[in-house]
Amino acid sequence: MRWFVGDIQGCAREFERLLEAIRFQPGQDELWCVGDLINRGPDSLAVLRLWQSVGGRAILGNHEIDALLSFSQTKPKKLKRLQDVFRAPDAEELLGALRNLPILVHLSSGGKGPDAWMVHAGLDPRWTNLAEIASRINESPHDDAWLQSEEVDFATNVRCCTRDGRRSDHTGPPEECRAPFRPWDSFYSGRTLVVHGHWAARGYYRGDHTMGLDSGCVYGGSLTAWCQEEDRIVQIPSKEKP
Ligand SMILES: [Mn+2]
Repeated sequence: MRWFVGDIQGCAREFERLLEAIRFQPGQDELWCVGDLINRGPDSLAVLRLWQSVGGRAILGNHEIDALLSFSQTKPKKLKRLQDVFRAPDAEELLGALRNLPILVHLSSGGKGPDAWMVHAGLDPRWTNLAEIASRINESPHDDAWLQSEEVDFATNVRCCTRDGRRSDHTGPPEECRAPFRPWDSFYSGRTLVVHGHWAARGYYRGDHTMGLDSGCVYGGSLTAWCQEEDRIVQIPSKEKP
């Protein structure tokens, strides 16, 4: 089975319970995190260790990018919750693994369940040929300039935008997004399902051709996973008080 997991944000206990609940078999099943595995929550290092131990894969989220730019001193930020990651004996290796992650990935279901694109926050309405965009972005050198590039920034941060790719800084629910901005997915006209995270105030939702998996575990919500073959959702309530 292939499982997509929403924003974990350092919620190691919920991540562990989720893997138990779906009876995840490393080597047999495939795990794809939708980005933001780390920061904000109680134990980012444990999340990374568990993710690596089960052979997890992922795409980049804005919190991984913050961590990478802070660690490289390009944009030094305190990031109190990430100090144990930065001080780990294998910090270079752990952060190197995050730096190598792609931004936009297509995962074919092989006829069982829907095919899917995966991106942390969303797609620029001007991106019509996703395969071309994905290979160009993913195959560029993943240096600090790339991490701060417009396309990477868009894919890992957008919630509401205009058709010509202007973004608002709205973080609340989609219905409160103000004109001329609209939720990015309202511009998406592709037929392939796009699975994303990043929008905790929106929570888990299933649209016609998009699906959001960030159900705000770190804010006292839940951790959500989607099984592609069975087109099935599993949720683990948060143990953290909001
Ligand atoms: Mn995010």
